[in-house]
Amino acid sequence: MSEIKKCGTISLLGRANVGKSSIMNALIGEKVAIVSPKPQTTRNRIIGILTEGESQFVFMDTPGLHAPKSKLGDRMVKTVYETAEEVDAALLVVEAKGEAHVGKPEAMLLKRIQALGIPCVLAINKIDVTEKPAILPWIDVYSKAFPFQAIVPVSAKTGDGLPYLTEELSKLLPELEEGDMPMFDPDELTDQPERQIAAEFVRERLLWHLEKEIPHGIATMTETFEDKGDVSEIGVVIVCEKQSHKGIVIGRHGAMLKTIGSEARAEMEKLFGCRVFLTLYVRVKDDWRNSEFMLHEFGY
Ligand SMILES: Nc1nc2c(ncn2[C@@H]2O[C@H](COP(=O)(O)OP(=O)(O)O)[C@@H](O)[C@H]2O)c(=O)[nH]1
Ligand SMILES: [Mg+2]
Repeated sequence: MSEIKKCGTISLLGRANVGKSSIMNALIGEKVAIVSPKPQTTRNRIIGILTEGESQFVFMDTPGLHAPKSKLGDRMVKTVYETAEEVDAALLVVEAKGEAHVGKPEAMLLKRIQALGIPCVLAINKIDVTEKPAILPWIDVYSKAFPFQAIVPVSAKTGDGLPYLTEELSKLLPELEEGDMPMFDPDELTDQPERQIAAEFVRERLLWHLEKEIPHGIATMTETFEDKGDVSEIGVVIVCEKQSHKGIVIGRHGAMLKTIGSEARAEMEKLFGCRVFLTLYVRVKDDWRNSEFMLHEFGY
């Protein structure tokens, strides 16, 4: 085992959809946080662990900062702020879209980071879809707005800039004291139980396949998880807010549910390294997003 000398927590902060979860997955090399083109994909704090050379990075992915419209939304924003409070460093993620400026959510986060006195690196993501000269004014406005430790243009999609990002972040990890252990085993990728990952993978597929607002009203929960050696039997419940949504989730002759199931199963098999038998159930629970009891039940 290589000697780990530095270990620390880094929270990924930023508005919805800038690619926080994608960057974390790309850094650790496996998908542990779900990703989608819809805002508010990430609902709780998700840990991704990267152990490389002398360093162990414990990344904390957070929901994007947004103006909450439900109790679930309130809880997500609270998670963002709470996560910032307990970390050694912050990674603020932005996109260089339109005219260079520091947006309102970014300004709020930077104010918080400054008050907490934690060091912060800025990642300008999605440079695979940005013209190079367009990035410079963003670097300029941000470097004037906050004393970043580094500003790194990256692409979670192509991997561009990621090694440099890791290098900059590793400078911010606290040294371990003599005889202290790192926080996680070097083989670990996440602290999420497999049950939670299974439910999240199903929710991700729903986010990709369902239109507009429907996926935001959906929760998923693993009801059964039986590890039988080379195969796992997993049952996941999909909870929707309306009877009409249930029909859409199931689809014509069950076509939608079948697609969701087979795609989610493939992702599970890849991460868990075994065969998976996945069964999906669909239930309706009215307005669960505003029910304290149900939010607790779903782990939010
Ligand atoms: N072109 C491109 N798309 C990206 C990149 N990183 C993320 N995305 C896409 O942006 C969307 C939001 O990504 P996600 O990681 O869920 O963002 P989050 O809400 O900040 O966690 C998804 O459709 C991703 O595929 C990137 O580097 N390049
Ligand atoms: Mg996310």
